[in-house]
Amino acid sequence: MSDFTYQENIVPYSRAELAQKVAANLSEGRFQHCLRVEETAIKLAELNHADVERAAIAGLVHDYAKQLPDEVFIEAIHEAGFDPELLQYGNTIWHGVVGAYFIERDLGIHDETILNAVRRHTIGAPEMTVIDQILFVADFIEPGRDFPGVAQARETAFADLAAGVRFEILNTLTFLIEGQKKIYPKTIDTYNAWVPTQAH
Ligand code: DGI
Ligand code: FE
Ligand code: FE
Repeated sequence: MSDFTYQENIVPYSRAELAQKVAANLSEGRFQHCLRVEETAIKLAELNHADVERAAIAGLVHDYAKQLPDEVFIEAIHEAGFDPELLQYGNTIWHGVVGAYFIERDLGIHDETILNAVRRHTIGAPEMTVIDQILFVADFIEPGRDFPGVAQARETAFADLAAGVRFEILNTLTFLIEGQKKIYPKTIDTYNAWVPTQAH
């Protein structure tokens, strides 16, 4: 990845400068995950004839806000006009939906394609652009992931991106329900739009 340089002016930094800013906000382990998501997003973008540079940037920055303290998110939810319903959730939901706000502010990324992909990377959305789908899936199948079914998730996603999205949503929701976790309503909207093969 060291020879990867940005060709467009999507970010006011070189790839190395951007990586350094992301690294400064994250633990080493979380930063390495971002590098693997970047690499996987590039592969998926190439396979799907999508915008490689936007996919790469989205992958590199997607978890930028993951380790910010809860108080910082709570203040942003109050101050920046986010849905107060978000206050009932936590970092898992916030780091994408609200994280995009910090990415725009701190990293100077104003590209809505990238910001939307970050917003949707944890919970998805009923309608997802190709870049949304690439980031969503890359995060799930990056080479460091190890969970039951990851091999099938990789095989499915590399063969058919949308099938990879469906596989991931079903898998995640099943895991959340089995663990009796609270489901963010938009996660259910995503499931309803992508997974059932019949309307009823
Ligand atoms: O940030 P990462 O760990 O790289 O990955 P991510 O942003 O996709 O977050 C994955 C976690 O998010 C996974 O443990 C499932 C969880 N998640 C997704 N939707 C929901 C959720 N957790 C809850 N409680 N409710 C949701 O609706
Ligand atoms: Fe994440
Ligand atoms: Fe991630």
